[in-house]
Amino acid sequence: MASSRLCLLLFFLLASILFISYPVHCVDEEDNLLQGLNSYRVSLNLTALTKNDNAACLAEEIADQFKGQPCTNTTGSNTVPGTEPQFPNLPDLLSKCHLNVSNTRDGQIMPACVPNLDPNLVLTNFTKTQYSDNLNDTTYTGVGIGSDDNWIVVILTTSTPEGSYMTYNAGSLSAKIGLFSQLLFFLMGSLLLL
Ligand SMILES: *[C@@H]1O[C@H](CO)[C@@H](O)[C@H](O)[C@H]1NC(C)=O
Ligand SMILES: *[C@@H]1O[C@H](CO)[C@@H](O)[C@H](O)[C@H]1NC(C)=O
Ligand SMILES: *[C@@H]1O[C@H](CO)[C@@H](O)[C@H](O)[C@H]1NC(C)=O
Ligand SMILES: *[C@@H]1O[C@H](CO)[C@@H](O)[C@H](O)[C@H]1NC(C)=O
Ligand SMILES: CC(=O)N[C@H]1CO[C@H](CO)[C@@H](O)[C@@H]1O
Repeated sequence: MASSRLCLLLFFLLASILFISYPVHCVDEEDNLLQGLNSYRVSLNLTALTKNDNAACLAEEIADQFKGQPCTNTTGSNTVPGTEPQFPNLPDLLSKCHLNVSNTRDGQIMPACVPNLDPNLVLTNFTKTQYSDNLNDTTYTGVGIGSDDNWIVVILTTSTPEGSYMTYNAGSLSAKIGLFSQLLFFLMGSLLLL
């Protein structure tokens, strides 16, 4: 009960931030994976990854691109560590999330396909593959997760500007006005729920 209310609240918060401009998922797979990844980090004596909503936006967009493709289609998912997988329409996806490649290039995009997103398989897909080298790297401090269908995408972000996933209109006047109206929307949404 409490958790479904929290989920609804979260939905309102997200919807108000994004004006429902891209699909919002309130899925447990993503939370499970975040916890699993952070347990893995702690087991390696590294700090837990903090959530990065802008990276999650891009992860969601990329997962949306993979949706419907069979797991055997490894286009883009056979990544070489340290290189960005090639997504033909990455510039479009970045702009949907108000991101500039100059603030994302040091991040790491890691897509994986797991039938029905089985939670245990999903975690091992990141901790027991070449991706684990990225997780065992102090360079990365943040994470955004998105999923669609059988695909789940993890994006690691850094604390440097080149990998911060900072949006380019952050701090502008219109962004501040936007934030204010989003806050109002969120408060109204919360009131309705109480
Ligand atoms: C983890 O960190 C603690 C405290 O900094 C240290 O005592 C311990 O040896 C570290 N363990 C590993 C595996 O690095
Ligand atoms: C595999 O992925 C590529 C690139 O996204 C796409 O063009 C192609 O149609 C996909 N193939 C199948 C069988 O889904
Ligand atoms: C992205 O950043 C580069 C360098 O800071 C800048 O020249 C370019 O105009 C930016 N693009 C967008 C869409 O903001
Ligand atoms: C993680 O990185 C450290 C330092 O590079 C290395 O000693 C350790 O073996 C790595 N652990 C795993 C599980 O990859
Ligand atoms: C990138 C990666 O490791 N993908 C694997 C995820 O798990 C499925 C099923 O266990 C494998 O088929 C993929 O190769």
